[in-house]
Amino acid sequence: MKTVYSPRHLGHSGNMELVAGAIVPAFEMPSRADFILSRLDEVKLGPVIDPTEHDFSTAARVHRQDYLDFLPTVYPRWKAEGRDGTALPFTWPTRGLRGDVLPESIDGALGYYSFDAGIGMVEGSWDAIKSSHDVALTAAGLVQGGERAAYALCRPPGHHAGAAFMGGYCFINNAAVAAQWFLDQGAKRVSILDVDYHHGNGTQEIFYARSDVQVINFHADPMQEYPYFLGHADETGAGEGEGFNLNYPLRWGTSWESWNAALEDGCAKLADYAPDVVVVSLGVDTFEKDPISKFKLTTEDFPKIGARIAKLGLPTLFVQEGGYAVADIGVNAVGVLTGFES
Ligand code: 6XA
Ligand code: ZN
Repeated sequence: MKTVYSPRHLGHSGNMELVAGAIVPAFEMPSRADFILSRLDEVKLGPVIDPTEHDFSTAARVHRQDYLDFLPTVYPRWKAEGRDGTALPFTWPTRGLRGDVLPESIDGALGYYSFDAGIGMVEGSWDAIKSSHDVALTAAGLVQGGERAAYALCRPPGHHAGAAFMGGYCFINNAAVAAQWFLDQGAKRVSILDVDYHHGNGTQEIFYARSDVQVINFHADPMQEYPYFLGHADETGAGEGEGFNLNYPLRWGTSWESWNAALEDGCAKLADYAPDVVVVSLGVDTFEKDPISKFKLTTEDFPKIGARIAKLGLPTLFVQEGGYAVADIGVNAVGVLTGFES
């Protein structure tokens, strides 16, 4: 299997985030991708290639244009206020406030275009975000070109980013852009299988009223876990999209047996939908030692996930999302890919 990777992700580093009442270095850090890259080399999964540059015409079909226009302006505007360090929001338009008026100030605009303070940006962030988008589309091109599967080693990740908001380390929804691109290339139906520990609220929001993309999420119950405000089982889609969104919320402490039962059910629904291609939002923060998560999957479980996905017998694009047990992320993420290939 080929991997697409860009070292430009390295510019997105030194970010801070708010965790348990303290501003700390963000868990989403550059070494995550380095560990995956060296594990890919260790197991000789296949060639690692550079992305080619893509414009944002496909991204504009899943994101709002004003949001895409805003992203590259964040850090220049932050600096224009005489600041450095991490650009972060601190106020959001909740119930009772105006969510329809874009404030002029950068602090207000950051709140308008986000849902949390997990989206720190620094000088090199925009270039990294752009490269992550290019990585996803280049890997999608490999699958479109006839490869059975490809791996987009995206950083930053994407599944929390919605049509007009960022959150949870995510800015452009790489998996959603790739899914849209497959449709634009002639696919009739695409399934997104999100195996990250966290609910992919952005992906759900983007495709919620559509029937051409089936979105299936296995994740920690939002009653207990971030992102808290989406991801319940009764969210099944709206209008045309009714029945094409599937959520499997699972309680803290979930281990392989019950996680796998959800996967089996989701894979059966996916097979019924009969998509032309599968996009896997590949998070490995379901791992027992993940520092911000509370599931109990082991290193031995990840190849089984890959093997089950392979059994679907469909062209498959893997898009990297979360995973913060940095020393193990390589073995676990690549374990899914080798499991797929075996
Ligand atoms: C809150 C936790 C962000 C989770 C990001 C993630 N700071 N999403 O891994 O999949
Ligand atoms: Zn996650």
